[in-house]
Order: sequence, then C-alpha cells, then structure tokens
Amino acid sequence: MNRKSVSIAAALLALAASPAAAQERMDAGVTCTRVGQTMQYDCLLMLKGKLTGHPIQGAGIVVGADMPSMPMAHNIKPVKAEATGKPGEYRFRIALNMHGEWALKIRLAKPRQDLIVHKMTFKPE
Ligand SMILES: [Cu+2]
Repeated sequence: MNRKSVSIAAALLALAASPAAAQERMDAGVTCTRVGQTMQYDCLLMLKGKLTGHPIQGAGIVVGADMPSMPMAHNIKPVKAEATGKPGEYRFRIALNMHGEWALKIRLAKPRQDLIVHKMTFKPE
C-alpha cells in the first residue's frame, strides 16, 4: 500500500468505528398472503441485522412495490409497516394490480436510512 491508500484505509476504519456507522445494514424476510379474492396482500416482514442476525426493533419502514419487468408501469401506493410486537416483526398490507414478480422497496428511516429491495412473486393463491 502506498501512503495514500493507507490513509484512506485509516479513514474507512475510523468511519466504521464511529457511532453513526455503528448501526449495521439490515436484511428483511417477507411472507405475504392474499386477502380473499382481492389483489391485496397481508405481509409479515422480519427485520434483522445483516451481520448479527439480531431482530431490529423500533424501525421506521415504508414499503413500495414495482415490477422489475415493467419499470414505471405500475404506480403502487407505498404503505407504512407497523410493529406486530414480536421482536423484529412488522406487518403491512399492500395493494398490487397484477400477479407476477415484484420488487418490494423497503425503505427504512430508523434506526438508520437504508433501502432493501426484496424480489418476490405474487400468485393468485
Ligand atoms: Cu406489471
């Protein structure tokens, strides 16, 4: 390493150790069930630390959806996810207008800003 890359590495280490960066990135697992014969889905989202796997509580979550194969074709209203009371678990109901593969855009405001894109297929049953 030359002098410049050493100082960059030191700066990155300092950043990683700072309190602001102490919150690790997050991962989400999502399961959804169709509400009756509608295009609405009730979903449960498990939010965990990417490295520790610890459930993340008190998160601020808004979930949007888009179809990767049809960019901009759908205008799905983003919804807020609410804590269920179980550590790391949140629920939301989202109204889609087509079956197929969707990318859920899980936007986090707390405990740190993050965007998790979670692809999943929604089928008639
Ligand atoms: Cu579509």
